[in-house]
Amino acid sequence: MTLNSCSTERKLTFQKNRPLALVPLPLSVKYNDGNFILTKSTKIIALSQGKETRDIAEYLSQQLKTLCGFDLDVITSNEIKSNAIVVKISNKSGTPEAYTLSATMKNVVIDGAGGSGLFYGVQTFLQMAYPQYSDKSTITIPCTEIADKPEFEWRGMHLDVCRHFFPVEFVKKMIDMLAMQKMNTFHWHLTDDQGWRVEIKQYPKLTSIGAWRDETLVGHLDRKPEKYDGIRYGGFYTQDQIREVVKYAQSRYITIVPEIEMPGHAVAALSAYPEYSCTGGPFKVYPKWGITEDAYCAGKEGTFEFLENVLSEVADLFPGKYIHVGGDECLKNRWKECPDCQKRMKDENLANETELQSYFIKRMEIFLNSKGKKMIGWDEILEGELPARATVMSWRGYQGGIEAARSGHNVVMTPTSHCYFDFYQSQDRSKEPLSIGNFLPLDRVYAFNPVPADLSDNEATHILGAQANVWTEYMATDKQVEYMVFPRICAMAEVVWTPRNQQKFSDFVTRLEKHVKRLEKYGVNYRALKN
Ligand code: TNX
Repeated sequence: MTLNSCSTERKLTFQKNRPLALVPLPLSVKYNDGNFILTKSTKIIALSQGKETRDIAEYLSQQLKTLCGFDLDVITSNEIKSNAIVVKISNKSGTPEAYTLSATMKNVVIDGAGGSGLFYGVQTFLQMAYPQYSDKSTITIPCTEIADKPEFEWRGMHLDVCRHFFPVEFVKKMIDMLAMQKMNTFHWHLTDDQGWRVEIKQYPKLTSIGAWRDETLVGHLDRKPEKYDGIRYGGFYTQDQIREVVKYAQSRYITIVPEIEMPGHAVAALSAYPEYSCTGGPFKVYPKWGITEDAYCAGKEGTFEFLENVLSEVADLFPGKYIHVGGDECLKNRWKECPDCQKRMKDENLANETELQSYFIKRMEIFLNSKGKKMIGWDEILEGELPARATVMSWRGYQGGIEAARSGHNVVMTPTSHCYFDFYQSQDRSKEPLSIGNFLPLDRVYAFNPVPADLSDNEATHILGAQANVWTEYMATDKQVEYMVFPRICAMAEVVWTPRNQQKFSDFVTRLEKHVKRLEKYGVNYRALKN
């Protein structure tokens, strides 16, 4: 028997296990007879095309080692050989994220339309390799022809590192897990009332003061009387650490979208620089959850100068095209009583404070565009008038997204009804960790359609995709974030990757039962697949 022939026994094992437990489900999988038998002598061949192909080949080798304990040699060659996994970028499918994977008894060829496509082909291959067909000396890869590409271009997850702070290692782990499921966007919520988490060289107090709160609320915000723990809490990322994470994400084809909140959710910044508020403070980094009254002053020029300087450093740190400016939940009470804000409204002919918010956001958009960046913000940036080119993240339901798409703006869908992973996963709360409230079970995430039914086909082209939001008021530890994220993110990954007419919840759950073994291998604390 030659190495690559298929024994009857192996074939039977494979037949029994059909279909492959791939998450997200690829566009098309055709099963052929036989298997490719991967052994310790199988080579990974990077077709001689330069660094990108080689890097992905190295990544494949590394991951196979982690998952299956196989340490395969990577070679660069012009030739496609047998007993090899060949990676190359030559597919002409249009979107760079497309790939084909052809597994025959001779070899496996993964061909990306771009680096990202090749990377996703590698992810599919890794899922074919683990867990179902492994033993100690061989890995049985069923003969298949796969052609795959994503349904949506924005496939994301957001993580709030302000309410609770999460270290670089954990952020990298989340990036790996997103990449495994062919997600491509990580929205990093870096500033909020409860902490400022990114070093800004020009304003050191943002982190020496703004990254630390004196104490934290204990229990749920609704519980009265309020109780605090009396423990100083905080942390931040240095610019070097940010660069390190950006590079890590790039190598996994994940774009990071940094969020710097304005004009509300700014109390941590104002505790460090109260001169950019309406009242002058003093302020304390907020120790509890909810919405605060104080915001950046929209009247003082100094506020804009400060934010532009901050955004300049942020623009330099993050190579992606989007910068998120928040824009949500800004109470206008202070602006109503602030002589500077009122003067600004008069000078700029603004009818009310809502228009002042719009003035604020539009001004920031002009600045971001001048830095070569695109603005994205929560759907409150629709209030007053939408900045000319901004992308809207629709969170208070579908309506903001519908309105934005109709006016020709791009949209990322993230309605609370399907995308808020801080909601409970069971109706029986007694067995769940304390959460913010509400209910978002796995099947509801899976049922999510990012394209609202009432959009025309043309309007629907503005829906870039969707993301899950992970607000961490009630998630103090890595383990708890993982519990809230997994497996719901697996459902979200399929929502944004797989065409809707191929999605079937019962089939997804069958695949998920095997898929969670991969999560286990990476030490992810996922919620068990029960009700
Ligand atoms: C609303 S979603 C917020 C966050 C909270 C979240 C809790 C959004 C733009 N703002 O500040 O953490 O609800 O679910």
